[in-house]
Amino acid sequence: MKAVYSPLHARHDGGMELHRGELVPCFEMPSRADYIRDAVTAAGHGLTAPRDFGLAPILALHDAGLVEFLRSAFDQWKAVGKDGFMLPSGFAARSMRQDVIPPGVNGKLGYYAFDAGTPIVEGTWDAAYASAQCALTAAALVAEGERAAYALCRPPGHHAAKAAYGGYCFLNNAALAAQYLRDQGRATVAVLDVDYHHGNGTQDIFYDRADVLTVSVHGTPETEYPFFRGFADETGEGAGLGFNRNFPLPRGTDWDSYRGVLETALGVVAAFKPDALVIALGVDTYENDPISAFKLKAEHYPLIGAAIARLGLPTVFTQEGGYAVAEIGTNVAAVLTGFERV
Ligand code: SP5
Ligand code: ZN
Repeated sequence: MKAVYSPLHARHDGGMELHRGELVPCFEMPSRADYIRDAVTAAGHGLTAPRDFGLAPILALHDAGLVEFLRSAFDQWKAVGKDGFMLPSGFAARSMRQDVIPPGVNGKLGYYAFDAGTPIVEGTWDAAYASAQCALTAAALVAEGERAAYALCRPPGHHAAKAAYGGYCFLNNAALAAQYLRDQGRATVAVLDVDYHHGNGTQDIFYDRADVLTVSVHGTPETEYPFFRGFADETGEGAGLGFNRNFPLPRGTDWDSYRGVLETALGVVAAFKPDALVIALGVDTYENDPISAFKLKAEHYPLIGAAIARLGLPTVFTQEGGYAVAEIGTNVAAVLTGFERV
């Protein structure tokens, strides 16, 4: 399948994240996309450049204030004499007002971010915008008749909510792909998120809608990031009640435990009978991932791709997490190849 890739991802580089009480170089680094690009190319998935769909699809899903902040954040940072990378130092947590948007850049960081692990650097907007265009382009390829397409999105997107960013994510690429398919006449779309972390942003964006089913299989938020979303009792609200499903799994989950839950999640998707499917594809479920705790091995990624393919749906893959740098490329390519062999 075609792999949509933009070299602009590399502009998002040089940030540090707060990790166990220390600032460390961000695990979400440019080499990730290089490894994936090389592996998917070697596996025969041809690279294609993104088209430009502009800001309209982004503003259709994300809060205008968030988008404007992401666009202008680094300029505001420079205007107060700063350089390097931006992290928030205070959040609108319980007891704090939610209704006041701070006028200054440091306040806005805490207002729009939900963690201190998602640095903004000078090139972050360019990279995030290009990443979103990659997802939209992959969705367009599928809307135009391809069986499947892969968006090599970096930065990733599935943690980015309507009006908040975090988890290395700024714009929700998987949600943009799903909405694009809706806008092209697919009446119902399912998003299945197999990243190690709960897809809280995608859940948030579609939580009150019945036309887009969101399903996520992930490390339990009892111990795993993002900690405050991803529990099994989050099932949607209003018209969306019943159209979100979470499958939290304990640390240490191996393939024998994972495979049955994946089949259950795929069954939820199949029962919805969607017209198209978006896979939020994280490979941080890998046994050697540096920030995750599942035990999947390289041999299991083709099986995941094949299981997804057996749904028989037009499918867009968006790249999410995966941090064991050398292996993420081969694991991603293995999912795509496993899909195509069915
Ligand atoms: C897209 C994606 O995969 N985002 C993940 C963001 C995770 N950021 C915070 C990670 C905190 C991990 N804590 C490490 C515990 C190691 N046992
Ligand atoms: Zn992840």
